[in-house]
Amino acid sequence: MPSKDKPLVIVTRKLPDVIETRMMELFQTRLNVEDKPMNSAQLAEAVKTAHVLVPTVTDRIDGKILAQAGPQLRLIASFGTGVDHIDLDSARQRGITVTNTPGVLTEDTADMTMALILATARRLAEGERLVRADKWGGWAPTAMLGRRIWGKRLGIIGMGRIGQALARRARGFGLAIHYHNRKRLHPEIERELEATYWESLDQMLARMDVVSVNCPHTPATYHLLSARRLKLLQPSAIVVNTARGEVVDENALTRMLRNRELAGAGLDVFEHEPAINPKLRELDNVVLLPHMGSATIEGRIDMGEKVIINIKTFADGHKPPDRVLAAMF
Ligand code: 8YV
Repeated sequence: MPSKDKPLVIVTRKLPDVIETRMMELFQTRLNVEDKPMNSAQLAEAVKTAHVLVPTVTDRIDGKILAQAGPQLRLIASFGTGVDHIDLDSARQRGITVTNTPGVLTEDTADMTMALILATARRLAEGERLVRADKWGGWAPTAMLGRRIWGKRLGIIGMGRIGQALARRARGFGLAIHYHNRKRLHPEIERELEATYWESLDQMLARMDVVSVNCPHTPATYHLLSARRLKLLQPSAIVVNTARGEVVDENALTRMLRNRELAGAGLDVFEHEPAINPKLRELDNVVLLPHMGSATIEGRIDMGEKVIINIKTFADGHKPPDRVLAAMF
């Protein structure tokens, strides 16, 4: 990218005003003020002209799109942490650098995960719907009974930043921390979190009261919670997912929830967003959220700042701090 010229940056979705304004100051920036998601023809057009593309999770930057990229496209500075919407191998083959925005949405996502655990176990959404529908007949000793979480076991799948931030919160709620991860944590962190490591996911699942999905979606984690593995869970268990829908077999999960083979689920992400298995909507033992785990004003601004820093350092001829290597995922 010629350092004296401002790079042409194409942003695929509306970002916070302060971020867009700063981008306009620093770069030759094309915004999407109407926030209409781009279709594949528009994405193809963007990669033909932009030096830098700033996509989000809603843009599928696959091999077909990248095959149409012009040689001027040098950087994909994604607005988000997950990079499963980008074909990293194709990008690498074409010499396109990919960056993301890790770290700044950890605490917000962990908060939302904890909220979903509580909401699912204590039937928060169901209670709220009851009051709103004017169907509440008054207090009763056996009404709206949920499950206590204090003293129960939480199994965290994926003990990266968000998994660990969840573990810190969950300990305050009296949950015993268990985890499965590709790599075992450093013994000091394990001690601090009083976390029990399970090399075998199958063995862990069978013993947990709450299971939280906090790993990225990669070819290796696609349907990690498969129909077979979901069957290993106790019928009293609940499953929470704030990571990626693809990690859980949504149809198998829905079937089990319908048959009461599982007590409940709290889902912020879905396999085919924004579509969800319609049968999920009919169930009262699920809490359904519209992928809002990291949706705070502060978080979105921090993410935008990271995108700007990644573009600026790259344009200035340095290695951007949040480079994503295909091997990381
Ligand atoms: C973001 C997320 O809001 O960063 C991620 O990986 O899943 C979300 O919380 C989204 O990706 C923005 O692109």
